[in-house]
This record gives sequence, C-alpha cells and structure tokens, in this order.
Amino acid sequence: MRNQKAQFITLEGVEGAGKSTQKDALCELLDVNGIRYIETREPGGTPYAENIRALLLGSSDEAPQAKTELLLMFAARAQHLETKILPALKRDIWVVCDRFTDATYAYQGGGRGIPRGWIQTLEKLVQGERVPDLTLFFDVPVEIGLDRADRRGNLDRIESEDIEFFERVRRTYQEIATRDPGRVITLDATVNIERLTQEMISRLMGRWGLKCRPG
Ligand code: Z5A
Repeated sequence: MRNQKAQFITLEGVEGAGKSTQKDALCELLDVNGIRYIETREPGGTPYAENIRALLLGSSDEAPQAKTELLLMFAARAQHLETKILPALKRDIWVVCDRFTDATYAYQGGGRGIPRGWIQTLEKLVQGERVPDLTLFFDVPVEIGLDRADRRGNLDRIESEDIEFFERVRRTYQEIATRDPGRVITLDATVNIERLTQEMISRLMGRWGLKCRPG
C-alpha cells in the first residue's frame, strides 16, 4: 500500500443494486488493511447537505421541477465536496461515497431528460477537475433491483418513479461505464451477496495491491 494516495471511491447503481450492502464489505477490506477512511453519501453527507437531501427525497404537495432537482443535487454536492470530501483527501484519508455525480447523469440526465451539457457545466463549476478515482457500478436489471427495494419498503419520492425511468437510469450508467472503463468497474449485481462481495474484493485487491482480505 506504500505510495497509494488516498482514494475517492464511489458506489453507483439503480435502486436495490446492493450498493449499501457492498459498501460495508468494502469498508471491512479497508479496515483489515489498516487504511483510514470516511464513509459518506449523496445527496447529503454533511448536516447542511442532509437538509437538502430531505427536501429532495421527501414528498410534499409541490414536487420540484427537473431543473430545481438538478440544482439542489449540485448545491448539496458543493457543500459536501468542499467541507468533507476534499478536506479528508487532503489529510490522506480515503473517501467511500454512496453515489456521486454519475447518479446525476443517470437520474437527472437519463431519467429526467436533462441535457448532458447542462450537467457537465455544473460539474465543472462545482468540482473543477475533481472526479472519483474509482467507481463501482453494481449493474442489475431494473425489475430485480426494484423488487429488492420494494421488499425493504419505504420508497422515497424518486424511488416511486415508473420502470421506464429506471431503465433509462440503468442505460445511462452502462454508457458511463463503457466510456470510462479506467475509472468505472462494472460488477454483475444479480449474483448473491457473498459472490458479489468476493468478486468486488478480488478486483479491488488486484487494483490496489492489497495483501489482506476480510474474514
Ligand atoms: N439521486 C439522484 O437522483 N441524483 C443524484 O445526483 C444523486 C442521487 C446523488 C437516494 O439514493 C436517491 O437519490 C436515489 C437516487 C437519487 N434515488 N432513488 N430512487 P440512495 O443511495 O440513498 O438510496 P437508494 O439508491 O434508493 O439505495 P437502496 O435502494 O438502498 O439501494 P442499494 O443501496 O443499492 O441496496 P441495498 O440497501 O444494499 O440492498 C437493498 C435490499 O436488497 C436489501 O434488503 C439487501 O439485503 C438486498 N440485497 C442486496 N444485495 C443483494 C444481492 N446481491 N442479492 C439479493 N439481495 C440483495
């Protein structure tokens, strides 16, 4: 692990893909290798950004317009990036983040139909050149993911969209992964939790040259 700079890792996928489950396994891998890290999520991750999350995902009488949703995602991201993610990386602490800007391309771009160029403009404004070092994309057919999420219950405002919306979201994630294979690792998330964990861990150990695996 010598000479490995602190990594900014993001986890992406449609609902119920298993990101949160695999995030725990990833953190265990970092723990056994003695790597310092923080866990965080988007939208949210700081008290202020979590307030924006509540606005974004809660239901109210007035649903936000697509542009409003887009701007709030980036407002939360600006706060999160500047007050939590960048300071951690600067202190050589790894960052494991459940969703980031790929989710904006997938949900607001693919799902809602916001032009990609608008998202690129906001990405540049908020992030400059900063992008994740590594993204784990958990790819699962939408019906399987939604079924898992349904069984967990408590669907939020965005989770209540129709199946076509999530098909567009998944397609956009797949396009991102195809365009950027150096950053994005695609994992087949249809397999059971243990197999998915094993596959993820072996890909990561190879990439980072880690010696110890959990368990
Ligand atoms: N959003 C956006 O629109 N734009 C943006 O820029 C950003 C976000 C950043 C919040 O996401 C919402 O914000 C999200 C996108 C939007 N909305 N939607 N819809 P979130 O990440 O906080 O919430 P989520 O995507 O809805 O997470 P999730 O449904 O919890 O999915 P998950 O984390 O991928 O799954 P999980 O919690 O690990 O697993 C779900 C269930 O499946 C659970 O019971 C597990 O035990 C089970 N599971 C997990 N893996 C497996 C496998 N491999 N086999 C069988 N069962 C499994």
